[in-house]
Amino acid sequence: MSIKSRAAVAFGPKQALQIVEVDVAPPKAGEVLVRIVATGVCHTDAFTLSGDDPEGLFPAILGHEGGGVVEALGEGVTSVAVGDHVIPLYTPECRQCKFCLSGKTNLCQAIRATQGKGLMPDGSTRFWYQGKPIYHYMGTSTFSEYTVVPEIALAKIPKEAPLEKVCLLGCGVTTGIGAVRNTAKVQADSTVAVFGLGGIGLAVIIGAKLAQAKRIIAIDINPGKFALAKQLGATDCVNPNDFDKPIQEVIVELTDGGVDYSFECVGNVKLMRAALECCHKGWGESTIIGVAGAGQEISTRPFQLVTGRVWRGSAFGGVRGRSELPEYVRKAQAGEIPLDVFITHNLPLSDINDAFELLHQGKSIRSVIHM
Ligand code: NAD
Ligand code: DAO
Ligand code: ZN
Repeated sequence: MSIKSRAAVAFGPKQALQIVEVDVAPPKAGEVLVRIVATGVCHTDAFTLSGDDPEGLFPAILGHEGGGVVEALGEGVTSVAVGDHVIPLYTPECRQCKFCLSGKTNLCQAIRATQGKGLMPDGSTRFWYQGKPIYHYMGTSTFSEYTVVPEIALAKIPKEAPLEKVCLLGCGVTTGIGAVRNTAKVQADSTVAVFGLGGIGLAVIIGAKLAQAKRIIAIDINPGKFALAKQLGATDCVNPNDFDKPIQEVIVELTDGGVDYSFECVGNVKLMRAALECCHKGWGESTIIGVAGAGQEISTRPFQLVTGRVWRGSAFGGVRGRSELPEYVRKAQAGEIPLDVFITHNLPLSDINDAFELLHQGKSIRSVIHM
């Protein structure tokens, strides 16, 4: 039987979310009903709400950075039990598909086709409002008190970990640290440039510091972000608006020829070019993390690549969530990954639109929504 759930529903692009009571159908085979305790609000939620996301569907329940408790199991579910604490994964891990078995990527494709259409693996939705279907989002839909998630998209984590903090490991913090460790494989004593100092860029700084980078250059057009970047390990802070030449030239001059690694954490295709071109000739590697709007393309002169620079991309930090997230949670519990610094605001679900406003105004890193 369906249960009632308060949820923030995105009824259309550019519209404020509406807090309504939706019906949540029981989990089917291979699915799990999760009570969300807390969820972060990431720039990607705002991006989808803006209407620029090619996969954005409405009406939908957004949210992909949550933590919760298993409430009920669909038929055949064995890897989690009622009462377990879990983090929903927008990048699942089936451990059986060609991608999972390759050992080369975290981009499990087991449920990709339906997830991209806002549906559960059987092609239907579990959310209903006034008798009409509501789409899922990224397979997680954490802006609802109750959500249904495929078993392969749940990382089981220790019960001692505070869900209102470790929810941030469901996206931003893991994405940034993972991109440094798994994608770029930053080496000790290297030089790193980080473009964009939101939740993702700050997590890249933490990752670079953990990798013992000797110089970390933090770049943002909002100087209000610099204090925290420095606290986390940035050695230099640069505002592109302070210069009358391209930012890549500024970084190349600062670093005697360019950085060893750069990370684009904004979603701006011009900045992606700058991030590549500030890399050192012969070996510099740039990782794109930011998500650009529908239809946008990157460009550079091919000679940039011919002369040894490398362009990469990273989704969820290359992290295989079911296998690796418990370790991230343990590191956070041990104080090796600071989470408190990201949480600038704690808000009830009823105020979730304020979280989007704070993000747009550059006043928040992460707002955590308490369900
Ligand atoms: P955010 O909005 O909190 O932070 C973005 C930062 O970029 C802000 O500090 C802003 O001032 C800065 N910025 C904007 N324009 C700039 C410019 N021209 N030059 C320098 N800095 C600029 O966003 P976030 O939550 O940190 O997310 C960052 C990006 O990462 C988004 O595009 C998001 O969709 C993407 N993302 C990707 C993944 C992934 O797996 N690849 C995961 C999560 C988020
Ligand atoms: O497998 O084709 C695919 C898509 C996987 C989705 C990865 C999304 C990463 C970028 C968006 C991050 C938002 C939190
Ligand atoms: Zn898989």
